[in-house]
Amino acid sequence: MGLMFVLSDGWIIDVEINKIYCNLKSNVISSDRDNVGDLQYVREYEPERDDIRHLRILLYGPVGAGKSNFINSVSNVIRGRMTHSAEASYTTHKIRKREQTFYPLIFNDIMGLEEGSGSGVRPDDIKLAMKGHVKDGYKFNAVSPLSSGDPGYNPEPSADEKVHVLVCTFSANSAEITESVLQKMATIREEASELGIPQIAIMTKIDEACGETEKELKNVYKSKHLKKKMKDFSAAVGIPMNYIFPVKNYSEEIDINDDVDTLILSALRCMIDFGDDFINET
Ligand SMILES: Nc1nc2c(ncn2[C@@H]2O[C@H](COP(=O)(O)OP(=O)(O)OP(=O)(O)O)[C@@H](O)[C@H]2O)c(=O)[nH]1
Ligand SMILES: [Mg+2]
Repeated sequence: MGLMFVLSDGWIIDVEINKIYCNLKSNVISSDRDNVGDLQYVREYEPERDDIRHLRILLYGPVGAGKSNFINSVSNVIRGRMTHSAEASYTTHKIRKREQTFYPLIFNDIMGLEEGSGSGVRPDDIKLAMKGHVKDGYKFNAVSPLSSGDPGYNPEPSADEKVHVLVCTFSANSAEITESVLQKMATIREEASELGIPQIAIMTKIDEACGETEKELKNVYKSKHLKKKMKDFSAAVGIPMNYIFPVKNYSEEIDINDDVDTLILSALRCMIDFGDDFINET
């Protein structure tokens, strides 16, 4: 058995029942979330399978949604201090533990999805990335897709070069996602479903999108505006509401902030739980 959490509204959760944890998210996130426990959970996570050294999380979404910034924010939360920025292209981000060691979590960052067929990352390339065929450092080309003969193509990906969790990233502070970008997202999601890869979403920039949340991040679940944003996104993209996590990235802060951490940790725990289930089921 694992740890038992007794929540303020009466739910009792055993951390080994990971999916229930995620499903009850809306009951869990409150001002009295246990950052220390969540942080310990994240820091101590280890995949059990011998052939998998790390859990691989792939972020995708419209250009400028906050993908790179989220990866950098996760690094800040786990390391407990500000760390320097992530960059675009297909970059593998590890989070340093000590001098020569890293946490067994890998984030893959990718260029954003854009309107039309000649700009932004191509959905077919994201499909290849999910299957582990894209080598680290590969620069995506909006005009021509990666193909099997290219130097950036990994012909035989190992179990931990494949993606274990797919995270759709969108901004709470942008206009509705256009039909063309939604179509690309649908193509990516279909492929992930076929591969059985678990999918969640993060809604970034909740500070910019709502005055109440800007003043006090804890108001996030009281905000009608943000709830509507999440509902609209859920309806348009087909990701259930309880798998959409509102976050504020570390964008201009100079110090770590508990409320920013709380939301990021909540999303991160779900990524770890879902990814771990996937690793153990395949
Ligand atoms: N206020 C605020 N700004 C954010 C947040 N997340 C991202 N930003 C800002 O939004 C801008 C774009 O963020 P990036 O992380 O570069 O977005 P991206 O999705 O990686 O963009 P591409 O790689 O170009 O597709 C940056 O200026 C960030 O500082 C957030 O939660 N709140
Ligand atoms: Mg980026």
